[in-house]
Amino acid sequence: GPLEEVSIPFYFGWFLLSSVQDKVRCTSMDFLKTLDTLEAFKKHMIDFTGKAEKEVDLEQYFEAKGTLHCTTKFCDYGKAEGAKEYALKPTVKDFYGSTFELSLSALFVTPRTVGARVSLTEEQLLLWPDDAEKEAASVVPAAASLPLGSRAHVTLGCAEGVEPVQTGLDLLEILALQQEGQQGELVEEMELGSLTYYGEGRWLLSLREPICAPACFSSFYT
Ligand code: ACK
Repeated sequence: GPLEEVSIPFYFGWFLLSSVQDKVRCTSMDFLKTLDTLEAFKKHMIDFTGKAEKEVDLEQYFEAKGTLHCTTKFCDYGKAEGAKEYALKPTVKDFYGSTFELSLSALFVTPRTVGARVSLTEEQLLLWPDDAEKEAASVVPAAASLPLGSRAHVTLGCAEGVEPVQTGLDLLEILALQQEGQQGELVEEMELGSLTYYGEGRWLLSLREPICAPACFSSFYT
């Protein structure tokens, strides 16, 4: 009967504890502020504005999207493929409500999104769906051959009209370029780490010191 049915959430993921949410938001804002002032960024500003000469204020350009988290499985209340199987996995049940330490290893910016790359541990990968990268292959073909967990990220902001699902796709695109051997253009050593440009408005800052973010594995409804 209906009472025995599992209620499947909108998505499962790691939710950053509130103390670290502020830290991550501040780091991201600092990065955007600095990026905005770099000559190298100004040279490629057209990627963001579509017009030469026009200025962009990156801090205003992106809108924050709710509480900071790293999605493991997007379930859409059971409508997404594999949602029910994921919700019923023993590891998912066992770890539900546990706190983990996520390692945020890079920040990235594109004309669509700003996000943090999450480098998952072996244990964290137990909660990662086998098909998360393959599912993105219709949009980012090379994604299917990237290692498990490549898509793991925290969305920090989206440009107007852009949905947060885009953040993981933008990250996969950058990682696919790296895998193809495109090293990008090392732009500068910043205090936070080294900044690389991958063309078409794609910027990656590899953090000198990854941010350790305590996060609770849980789910989100509505
Ligand atoms: O920033 P995100 O990881 O991207 O967190 C949100 C969350 O689920 C609620 O919208 C992510 N999301 C949305 N649609 C999908 C999808 N089709 N595949 C994977 N993640 C998704 C979104």
